[in-house]
Amino acid sequence: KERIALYPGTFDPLTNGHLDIIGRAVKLYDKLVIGVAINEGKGPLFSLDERVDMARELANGVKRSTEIEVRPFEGLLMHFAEEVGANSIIRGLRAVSDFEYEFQMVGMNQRLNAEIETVFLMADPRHQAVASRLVKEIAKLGGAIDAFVPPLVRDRLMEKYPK
Ligand code: COD
Repeated sequence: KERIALYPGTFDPLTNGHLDIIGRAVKLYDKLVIGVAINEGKGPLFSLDERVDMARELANGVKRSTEIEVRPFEGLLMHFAEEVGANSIIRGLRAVSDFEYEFQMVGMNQRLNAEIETVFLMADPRHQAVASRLVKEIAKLGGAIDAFVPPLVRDRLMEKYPK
């Protein structure tokens, strides 16, 4: 049976931390679906289309033998996971602060579909502290974000926050 993983997120925008996790996940599965959540509740800076476009372009640059598909989704994560035939959900863990939220999510999602496992991966220490929220804040305040996001995302962020 094909091993399919779903890596869901808001990806507003995609960072080097996300890319690190993607690079690890593709080694473990036959196919990786990157699910970009509409997540209006988080008040995203980039529209869903913009987030999907950036993710598609960056996914194309990932070295792999695995197929990667980028898809937007709305509604319940577990419904989308079933739709794409995922056996696993991939989540990245940064610090202890991520744990509480992730713990609750897994607990609830397991009750919704016990067949789909959540798998946690950790990024390289260099990328562990990177967070979309802080990257946006630094960009807005005119700081250099080159260390945290790929050049494509840096350029899109600079367009959002012109000097
Ligand atoms: N290092 C390692 N991992 C990282 C890093 C980093 N530097 N940065 C981010 N990550 C990980 C995050 O921990 C997360 O696992 C993933 O990458 C994506 O991160 P974000 O911030 O882009 O995405 P989130 O956490 O906002 O995504 C939340 C979802 C969209 C998955 C969630 O809200 C959801 O499932 N929504 C659908 C509605 C639903 O089903 N709700 C019920 C949930 S129980």
